[in-house]
Amino acid sequence: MFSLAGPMSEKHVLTIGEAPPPVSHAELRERQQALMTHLPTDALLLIVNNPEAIRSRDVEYPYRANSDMLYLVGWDEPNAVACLYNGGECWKTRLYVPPRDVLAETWTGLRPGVDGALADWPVDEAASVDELEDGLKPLLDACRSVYHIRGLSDRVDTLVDSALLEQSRDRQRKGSGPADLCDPRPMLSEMRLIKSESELSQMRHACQISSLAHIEAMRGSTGGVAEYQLQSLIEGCFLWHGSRWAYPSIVGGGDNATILHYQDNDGTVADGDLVLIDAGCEVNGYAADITRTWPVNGKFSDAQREIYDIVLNAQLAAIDACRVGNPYDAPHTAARQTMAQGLLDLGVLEGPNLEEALSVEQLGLWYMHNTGHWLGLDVHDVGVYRPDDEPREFEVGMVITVEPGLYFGAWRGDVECPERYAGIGVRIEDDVLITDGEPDVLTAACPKEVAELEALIGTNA
Ligand SMILES: [Mn+2]
Repeated sequence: MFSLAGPMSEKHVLTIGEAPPPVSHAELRERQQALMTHLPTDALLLIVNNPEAIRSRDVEYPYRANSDMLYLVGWDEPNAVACLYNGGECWKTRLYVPPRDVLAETWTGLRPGVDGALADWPVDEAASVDELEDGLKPLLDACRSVYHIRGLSDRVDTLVDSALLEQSRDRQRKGSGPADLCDPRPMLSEMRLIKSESELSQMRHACQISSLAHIEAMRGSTGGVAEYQLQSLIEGCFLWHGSRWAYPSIVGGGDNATILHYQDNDGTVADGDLVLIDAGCEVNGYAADITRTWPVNGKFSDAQREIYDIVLNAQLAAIDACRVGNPYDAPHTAARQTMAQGLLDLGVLEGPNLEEALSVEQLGLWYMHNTGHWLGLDVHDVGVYRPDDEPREFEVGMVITVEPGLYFGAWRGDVECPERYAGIGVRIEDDVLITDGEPDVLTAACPKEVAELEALIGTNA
């Protein structure tokens, strides 16, 4: 338990509850079963875990498993391959894992090994990854199609390629290997698009921690603070609560706030400037994604407030469009209309009407990205936005971010930035669950009203 004390309203006393248990093995088994209803008979699905990545010489980046591996098996260590085989009458899963190895484990930590994988993971069979060639060959020979994403393991790619080649050389022999290499992503994306209650409990927890992290950064803000100092408050809060970032934190002060994926975070934020922070953590693989923008000295200038109010109104209108049956781009339409009208009223856009103001040549100069994306195991989660080229309609259980922004980069040479707003970048982002009632803002604990922000900023600086 962790709570904030300080001169704030009740609303800002944010308590982080117990971390939810990981998604149960029973649910992972249900996902495997559901997958089998999409997988043709005699098809083999291979999920290869992400390779480790070298940072420098013998130092690797912290490991993050492949989201499909997490989704189907919950295995989060490298050098693993999951095989799901649909035999028609029955189906089975097999997991290849690194075997126990005392010398290697002395250096890098204990491994579950084959026995551990079989006992403690939701699979029918487990085997050593050293036996991949011998073990996979019979499965490949028995299947008619193989669902596999290439490029993660040369070993697996080679096995699949030779099985496909063998089959194409000998078309007369029936059932002697896969005739087709298929892409598993479409069916996995469809499944992952709708979140279960236990997935939502992971996401709610990630959203609570991320909200608190932003509050800590607001409280630690003051003129002259370094971007990396605010980053340390954000990421320290993630770690303190047992999570880690879901994507590299963006902390941009002043003109840096107008760089959409700014990650240098090495500037200082001058007294009088806004800071934009886009940062979220992940819990058991599930991401939160929050952006807030505030004046580091605790008081919006008139010009900053004019832009902030437009973006906030656009965001509220966009959230209100997150309803069952609406097309996924309804929030984008609502946000764009609100911002175009707001900028027309300020005289930033010349119009002369709303339709003209919405064009790439007008609003598009200052708002150049979409208003949201699916959120889940990946921060830009899987899910086709326009199946059959028609916009997908919202359904209960989808989670989407809502993140309009306006960016008046003083650095831009291609266009004349309105002088009053030069160096102002504002984005406000929340994570929204589609329900059969009102939109459920999972990040509602993170303040965004002007009065709330001004009351919080600098209270711990
Ligand atoms: Mn986002």
